[in-house]
Amino acid sequence: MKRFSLCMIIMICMISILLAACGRVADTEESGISDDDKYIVVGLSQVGAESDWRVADSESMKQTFTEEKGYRLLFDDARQKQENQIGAVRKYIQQRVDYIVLMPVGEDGWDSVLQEAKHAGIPVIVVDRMVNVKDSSLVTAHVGADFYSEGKKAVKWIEGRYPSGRNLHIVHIQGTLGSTAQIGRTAALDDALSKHPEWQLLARMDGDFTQAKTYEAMSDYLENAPVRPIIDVVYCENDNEAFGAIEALEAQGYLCGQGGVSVISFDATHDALVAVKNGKLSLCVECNPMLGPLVENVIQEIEAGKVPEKNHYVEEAVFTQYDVTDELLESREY
Ligand code: GYE
Repeated sequence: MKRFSLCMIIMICMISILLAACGRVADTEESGISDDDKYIVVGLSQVGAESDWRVADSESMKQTFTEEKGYRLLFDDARQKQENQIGAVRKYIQQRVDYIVLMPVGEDGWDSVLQEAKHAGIPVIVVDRMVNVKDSSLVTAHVGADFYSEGKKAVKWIEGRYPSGRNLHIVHIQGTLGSTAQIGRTAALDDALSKHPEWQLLARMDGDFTQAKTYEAMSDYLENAPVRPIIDVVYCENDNEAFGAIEALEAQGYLCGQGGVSVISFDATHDALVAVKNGKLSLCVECNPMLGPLVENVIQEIEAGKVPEKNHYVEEAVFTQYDVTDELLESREY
């Protein structure tokens, strides 16, 4: 009898261990993460794939956070919708990732979800654009560009190209409204407009950082203007908007480049630099999308027990036709 009950106890124990193990496997499969995971798990929420810059940026993250280097990257494309980003961040919190990398579409509306991440003890690294939160401790570090100073570089070029006193007719295509890149680049132009009364803003439109939307908005403006507008400068807040603007201008018989409209853009991705070389795009202000290694540095610092610097900015150049050579084009990573 004694022997029988001992056998029973052993069997019950074995069955319980087996069931617990099955449960664990189910948990792991659901989340993709197990507690004893040997990887550093990075949950990344990307804005979308709206521009060449964004595609290069996603590629940089995927090339950086590889399993060979000890990372597991969970990647979510939010298709330019903040609610998708909030959903992805919440999922990463449930999955207990080690780090959240957030590339926010706009600056506002992040307080609650980032508070949840903080409560869960997950560091949040904000990349590219910034978030506007009441409690700055919700952001462990920010890696990105100084968009206002990018805008200042474009303004400086306009000032040099069109000496003061000359009336200047400007069309402004904005990026996704409420994003840090739009806010900074627009602010630099606004400051210049108030400093130069001779600069006239003919039109301001939302291109949402895409070629298609800009083409539509620009075509609409040109087709519906009561008289054919004289345009000196089109200030586009990224390369893809510049492609759309050039397409629309040319379709309406405008010349872009030397002796025609000066189209300006930000990013300096490969195809835009080709357009600069061909003279259609007059100025490209660089915005570096290769941010993966910088984000990795921040993570490695935290892993080493250090407190990373709060803001990490990248160095950026400007390109006109004189600067773009074949060698430069070949050497560019994006
Ligand atoms: O300029 C644009 C992209 O936030 C810096 O977003 C980024 C901007 C970039 O879609 O091409």
